Amino acid sequence: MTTQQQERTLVLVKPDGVRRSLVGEVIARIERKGYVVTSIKMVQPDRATLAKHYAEHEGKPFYEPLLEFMLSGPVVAIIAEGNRVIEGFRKLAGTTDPTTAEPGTIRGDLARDQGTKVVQNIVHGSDSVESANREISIWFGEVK
Ligand code: IDP
Ligand code: MG
Repeated sequence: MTTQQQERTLVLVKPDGVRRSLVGEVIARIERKGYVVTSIKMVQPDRATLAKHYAEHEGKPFYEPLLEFMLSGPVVAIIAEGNRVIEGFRKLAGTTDPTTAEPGTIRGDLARDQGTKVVQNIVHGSDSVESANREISIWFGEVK
């Protein structure tokens, strides 16, 4: 019998989530869904780390506000594991715009657009296996 390699995703509780003491709420939703938290740490990210993490958005109008926001306080970096966890966590998070994110999701239940240049929406979740591997190595310094 072969053992299935579990999929992994990188979740960040963004500075708004940490400031609002929603770290436990995010972890609880990940765990209640049945995923396993295998690594977790609180970090004050530097600009270079964030530039790598958000490289795909460089040049977009919200890029600078996004980096400023992400620099505004500590974030909690989490590796969550489980079959189809990348897709599953994105569903738990809800759509990017928290105003219209479905109720029942993290963003839909806990956030709203406050009219700032970047939307503050509590969490980040990797969007593909390639992104997850890249982002896990950025935040946890490991390649898998
Ligand atoms: P995602 O976090 O849902 O994957 P991305 O498109 O990867 O969304 O964008 C990264 C982050 O940049 C979002 O979570 C949000 O905080 C911010 N953002 C994305 N698009 C916009 C926008 O059109 N206006 C303001 N902020 C945005
Ligand atoms: Mg994204």
